[in-house]
Amino acid sequence: MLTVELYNLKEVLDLDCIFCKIAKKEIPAEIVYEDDKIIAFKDVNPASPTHILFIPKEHIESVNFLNEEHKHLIGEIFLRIKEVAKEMNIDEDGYRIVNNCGELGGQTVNHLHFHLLAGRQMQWPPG
Ligand code: IU
Repeated sequence: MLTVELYNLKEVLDLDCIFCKIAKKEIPAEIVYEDDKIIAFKDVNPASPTHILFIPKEHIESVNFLNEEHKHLIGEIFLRIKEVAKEMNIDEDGYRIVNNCGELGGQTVNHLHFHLLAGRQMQWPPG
């Protein structure tokens, strides 16, 4: 019984995860939005004049680890992105939302996150 509980705990927590540490305020970040389930903060290495990362506070490794129970959470993240974009006055000029999944997708931090990029002309296809 105890073994099963510990195994489940290990699955939902990643004690070494830098984004979990940001969500728990163990590591500083420039937070632009927060509620009980979602936090958004400025990317430390911005790829555009505005570059914000939106993450669930729950440790979800990537899109590959999403399940039916996460449907509402993901919808909320997109609504919060829309609201923050409006507050920052980037909504009318336009912006890009990016999710990188896995190694070939370019994911470097294994905690689900959505990039909000704005303030310059985006190119297509992305590199
Ligand atoms: P990626 O999609 O996993 O490649 O994006 C990770 C992003 O996290 C990347 O843009 C980094 O600059 C950013 N980042 C951060 O903002 N703060 C950190 O402590 C670390 C990475 I590590």
